[in-house]
Amino acid sequence: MLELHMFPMSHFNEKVRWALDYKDIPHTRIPYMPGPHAGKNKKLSGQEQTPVVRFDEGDVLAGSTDIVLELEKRFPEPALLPQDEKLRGQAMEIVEQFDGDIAVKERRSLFVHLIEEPDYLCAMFSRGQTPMKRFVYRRMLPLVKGTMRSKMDIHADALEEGNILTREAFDFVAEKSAETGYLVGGQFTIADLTAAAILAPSVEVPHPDMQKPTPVVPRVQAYLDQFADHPGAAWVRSMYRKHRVPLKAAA
Ligand SMILES: N[C@@H](CCC(=O)N[C@@H](CS)C(=O)NCC(=O)O)C(=O)O
Repeated sequence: MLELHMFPMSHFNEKVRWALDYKDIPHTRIPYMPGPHAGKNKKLSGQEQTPVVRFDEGDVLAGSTDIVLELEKRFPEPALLPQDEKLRGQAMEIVEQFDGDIAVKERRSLFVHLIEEPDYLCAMFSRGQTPMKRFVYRRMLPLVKGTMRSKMDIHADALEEGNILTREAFDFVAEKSAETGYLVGGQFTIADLTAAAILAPSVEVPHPDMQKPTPVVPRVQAYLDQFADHPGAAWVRSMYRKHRVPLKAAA
């Protein structure tokens, strides 16, 4: 069976979970915790980042958009790419835009809060692990705080920079979807999937894969509250309600 090697609560990983569920592709999910994942993932795919998919016949592919496009080739229905070439180009432009600076800087803003809340960070990223692994992970977190800071380039202006860019991204989806409810061609495409998944960490969305552990700690709640009433956040929630089908994979 197709395997998804992934982090829980990660927007790049969420893109692939969403595509797999949307296309009703049977798969197994192998959850990793950020940090301890590196060795195993490198051995599997030659690089450290998740998501990684291993197809039934053994082919291994990393990179969320490459994976979604490969799924589209292998499982064309329901389609995520518009038929029309021009619309396809527009959709892929939006995908690139969200996969780039928006995804990276939004994540960094959230991590400015999360690295100060190791219990909460641990609850978020050790989902699906054994109690022993969760315990060890929690003990390890203070030791890797510096590494996380430098790996994600968390500097003095990171929070503000990420907040501004995330708000602009919410403005963009609200404006772009105002007429039809969708970003391109009046129908759900890879552009909507990508933008909604990438923005999901900043919204309380109605799907267990991206729901934050509760109770949400005050500083993360304050982070979420700043966008909660934005029409772009309402659009993300609507994409989840309309197009993010319930979990089927064995987690
Ligand atoms: N461009 C990649 C980015 C993937 C990415 O940033 N993955 C993060 C999780 S959201 C990761 O695995 N970080 C751990 C690491 O870099 O070792 C994609 O689209 O899949």
